[in-house]
Amino acid sequence: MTAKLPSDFLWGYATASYQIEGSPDVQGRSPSIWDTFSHTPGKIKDNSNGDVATDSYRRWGEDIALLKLSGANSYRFSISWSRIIPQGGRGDLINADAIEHYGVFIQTLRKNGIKPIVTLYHWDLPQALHDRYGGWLNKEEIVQDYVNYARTCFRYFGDQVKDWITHNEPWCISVLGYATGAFAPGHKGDTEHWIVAHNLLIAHAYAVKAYRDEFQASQGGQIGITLDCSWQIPYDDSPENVAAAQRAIAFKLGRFADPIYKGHYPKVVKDMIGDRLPDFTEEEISVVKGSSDFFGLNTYTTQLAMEGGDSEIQGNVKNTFTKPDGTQLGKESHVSWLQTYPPGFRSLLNYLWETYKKPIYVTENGFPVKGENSLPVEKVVNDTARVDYYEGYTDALLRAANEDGVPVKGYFAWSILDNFEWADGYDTRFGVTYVDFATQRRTPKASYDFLKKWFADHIAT
Ligand code: GBH
Repeated sequence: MTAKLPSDFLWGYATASYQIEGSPDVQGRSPSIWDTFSHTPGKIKDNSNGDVATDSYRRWGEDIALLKLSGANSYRFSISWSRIIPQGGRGDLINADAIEHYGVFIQTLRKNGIKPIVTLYHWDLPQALHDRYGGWLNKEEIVQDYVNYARTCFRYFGDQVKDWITHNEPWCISVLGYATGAFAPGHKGDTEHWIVAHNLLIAHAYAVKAYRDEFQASQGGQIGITLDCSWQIPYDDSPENVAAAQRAIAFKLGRFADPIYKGHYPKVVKDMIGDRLPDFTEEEISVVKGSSDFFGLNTYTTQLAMEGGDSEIQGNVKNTFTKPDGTQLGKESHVSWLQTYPPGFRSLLNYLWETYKKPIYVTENGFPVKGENSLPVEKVVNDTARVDYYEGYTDALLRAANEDGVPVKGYFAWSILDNFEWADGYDTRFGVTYVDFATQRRTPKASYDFLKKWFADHIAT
């Protein structure tokens, strides 16, 4: 008999507003920091931007049809803050057209048997708030404005949306946005990103408090956060490298997850960063602690960890995919940071359950086939390397759930369509559906069929 996932298991695809919507100035939307960033020469690999992307603000009906045919029972997408409140702030106007748009979209998903899972913040801060007071750097202002935006979404959509995610990947927002400068707003340095990360946690926590105090009882939903982590395997058995792998997890994940699920920063992070890691006030930490009903996990790969290097952000850990014998850990993809390695996924799921004791939703997982962007569509649809990836990762998921007893409640593949892959532009394709960006024609790849069949076969009826 085939092992099964429970009948209420959620599976589907994940997307983000700026990566798919396009229509930057339609129906009252104002720019976000990603409009500004992607229009700054030199920031995006192929000099592209999200002005059109997959044109999903207009073609949303097509997207829903594609999702429905995929067999997905749920869809994780994000709402664009600068559509809902174009100037962003708590004193600024709410945009009725955008409320109407997302309302109809959500209703149509539900009519088609697809459960909406909403991310409130997937990186597209209203530019107006960045200009007005420094955006995520300004705790006093941003926390109140974020809570106001979140509350607006709960109020207008909470009768239909029962699963909320506050932020997507605070590590990326803070480190890539305010330390390396690879992402919007493109700041570089060693100080700001610790402050931004801290403020993201507090904004998340107060939005969750607002939901719990004002909406949860009547609306009956759940709310949490999505964190990203690559599983870390020690490069070899040496005690330094074993410690390095643990430290890498503390710096990447623990510094967000520990305050939320345990009520304090990891000691190893506090010891290394000292005063530059802002302290929580007593009130703040009491709100942060316990502020997620589940564990939202984005994970794509596994890395080998080695003591050394001078990157403080990584906890002075070096990462590599090259094993001591010179071979690669997994199978290569289009991007240097991602190799296929399913056993690491299973280990990570076990680690998260043992450490944080919360049901897990895998809110993103996916693979870009090497060189896919230079192939003709007839070849692209035969995406065997992506099928191979999903075969491995779904098998690891099933084993973690059934053999190891990890309560995994959902799985969202990234992504239903090729889309705007941030600083990589359109060069990196993560979709199970090919998008011809010149015509917007969508063509499902073999991986689309694979996931459809796999979940049909492995969810109990
Ligand atoms: C997710 O980020 C995002 O949530 C999603 O929007 C995105 O499209 C998807 O993954 C695919 O990338 O600076 O060396 O870390 C995943 C985390 C952030 C990992 C950017 C790779 C760049 C290399 N990714 N990061 S590095």
